[in-house]
Amino acid sequence: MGSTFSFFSTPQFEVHVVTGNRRGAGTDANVWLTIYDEHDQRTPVVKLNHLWKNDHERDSTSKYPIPPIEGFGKVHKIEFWRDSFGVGHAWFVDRIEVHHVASGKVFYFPIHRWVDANVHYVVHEFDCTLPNEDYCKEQRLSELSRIKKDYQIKVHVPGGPAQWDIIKNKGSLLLATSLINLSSKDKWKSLDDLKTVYRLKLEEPEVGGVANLDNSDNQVLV
Ligand SMILES: [Ca+2]
Repeated sequence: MGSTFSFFSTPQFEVHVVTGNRRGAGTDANVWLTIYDEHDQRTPVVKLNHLWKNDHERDSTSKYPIPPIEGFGKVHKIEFWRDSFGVGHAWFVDRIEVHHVASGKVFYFPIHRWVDANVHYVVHEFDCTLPNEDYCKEQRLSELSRIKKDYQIKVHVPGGPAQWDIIKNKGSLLLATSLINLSSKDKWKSLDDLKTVYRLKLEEPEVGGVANLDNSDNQVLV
């Protein structure tokens, strides 16, 4: 027999959304989520947003109460999606946790991926199944197709190792290089000259970063 909750009672669940720690991981897009139990009964769809707070920023955890529903069973899966609101709306989600408030039990949903706009992601607890038992084969195939495009490789020499398809990407690389040449100075005379290289297509290296070069502790006498 399920528990009975009123709208004003303590929320049955609290969702913790952990945004990853990658360049551009945070988003201002609108995000929605619902939780399913093992009988496919689901909670109301909740917009994951706090008024007057910047949700879903890089390397941060945002927490939201989920309104309780009567007779809700064991947490089985979640469904979430986002729109394309905001400049630079890309979003890298590390994981989503569903906390059962009364017992303290936590259900983990690893995401570890960039979340596309207007795609509904259905993720089961631990997101780990055998291929022949995959609950969401179409979703998995769609993600694999997208990942293949990101990591296209090609065998250029018969019998040789597969390599990144430089021919396919040559045009965009040449364009990026030309833009960098136009925007940066011919000869670097100072650190500011060097920084002009990173103002267009070329991203600053993540480890250390150009900003660290300004640190007097890093200066080397020659
Ligand atoms: Ca935000």
